[in-house]
Formats: sequence, structure tokens, C-alpha cells
Amino acid sequence: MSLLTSSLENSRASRIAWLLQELNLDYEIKVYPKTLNGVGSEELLEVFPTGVSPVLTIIREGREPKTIGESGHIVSYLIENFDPSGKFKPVTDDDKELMDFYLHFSEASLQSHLISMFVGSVARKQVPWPISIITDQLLLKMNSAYYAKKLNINFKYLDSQLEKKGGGYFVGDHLTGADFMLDFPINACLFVGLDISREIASGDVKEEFPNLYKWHQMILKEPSRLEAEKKAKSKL
Ligand SMILES: N[C@@H](CCC(=O)N[C@@H](CS)C(=O)NCC(=O)O)C(=O)O
Repeated sequence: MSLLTSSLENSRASRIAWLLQELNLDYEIKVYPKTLNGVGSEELLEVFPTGVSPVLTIIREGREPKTIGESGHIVSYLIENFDPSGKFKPVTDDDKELMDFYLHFSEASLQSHLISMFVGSVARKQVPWPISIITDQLLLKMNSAYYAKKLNINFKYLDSQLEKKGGGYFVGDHLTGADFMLDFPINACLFVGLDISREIASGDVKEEFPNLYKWHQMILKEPSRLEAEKKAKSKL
């Protein structure tokens, strides 16, 4: 398989690399340069019409190569087609429904607001002083009134979900697509993207989301995730 990405650091591609590693699949990572100011890569546009990453090309003997996009879809597709022992499949119908919810929640309700804040923080750096005094205030107000506020509600909800089930993984008692999808917004954005998290949490991020923090610490030790990270680093 070929995992195509415009970036390996701070990228949704990391969740796919981790899953490929967990599934013990043979994969290579191709890194494409960002050429359109972070809105996509011209090279990627040639492989997939939206020009954003991650994109996965599945090569199987006797079949035409298949190229798929959207990280949530890639996660579902890989688990559906390449997890014969059902290692990552939810056990009950309720768990399946919950996992599907998290697959959507991750991109639709977390990532959308995280990206808005990220775009704001990049734009902020382009504005010269002293105009930046005003634009900084405007961005902070926008974040606290909307994006950071929404994210605080959504991360608190996730935290309470883990609390309700006594910790562990997001669905059932083993890794599912939910954990792969939530890896990026929680591990790379909430606990590592400190500038953003300072605005999302009213105080200390670890204290405000203690159950997410425990999950974060557990996930960082997953052996296949560490292995995928090592492979990705060798590509940088
Ligand atoms: N909802 C899409 C979002 C894809 C997306 O926006 N990817 C970012 C990287 S994480 C991207 O390619 N941005 C443009 C760039 O890096 O040039 C998904 O989950 O795959």
C-alpha cells in the first residue's frame, strides 16, 4: 500500500500509518510537498481530486489499484477489509454505532474548529505591528466566543464519556476506529498543540480533561503507534 501525505508532522496521516502498522500491512509512505499555502498539494491533486492528505492507494494482486481519501473513510475501509480476525471491530451493535459516531465526531465536530483556530493563529502572524494589537484581540474574542468554546464543550463531552465507562479505550475494551480517529485531535492538538489548548481549557488542560489525559498517556505507549512514528520520522 502507498500512504500519500503532504506532511508527516502534525498530520492526519499519522492515524493511518498507526492503523497500517497495527494491521501488519506492507506499506510505504510518500511525502508530497505543500505547494498551495497549506490548502493542498498540486502533486496530490493528480492522485486525488481534493488535493489533501492522507490518501491511500491499495495495491492487491489481481485487482486494479484503488485510491481512497478522507481519513475516517480510510480507517473504516481498512478495518472492514484488512482486519480478518476482527481485532479492531466493535463487539456489539451499540458499540458499532458508538464507534461510527466517534468516526464522524472527530472530523466534523473537533477538527473543523481546531482548523479554524489554526488558520487564525497562522493569519495572526502575518499581520504587522501595531495593527496586530487589534487583530490579536479580535481573534482571541472569536475563539473564546465560538471555536474554543465549542471545543471545550466537545472535549468535556469526550472526557465524560471515558469517565462513564471507567477509562480505557473509547469503545469497548480494545482499540477500535474511534481511537485511531481521535488520536490526532486529542494527542496532537489538545495535549501537544499548546497554544491552541491554552485557549480551549480555562485552566490546566490535564486537570480540565483528566480522563482524556489518561487515554492520551495510554495511547502514546501503544507499540505499533511508536513503530509507525519511528517509520514516519525516518522519512522526514
Ligand atoms: N477531512 C479530511 C481533511 C483532510 C485535510 O484537510 N488534510 C490536511 C492535512 S492533515 C491537508 O492536506 N491540508 C493541506 C496541505 O497539507 O497541503 C480528512 O480527514 O482526510
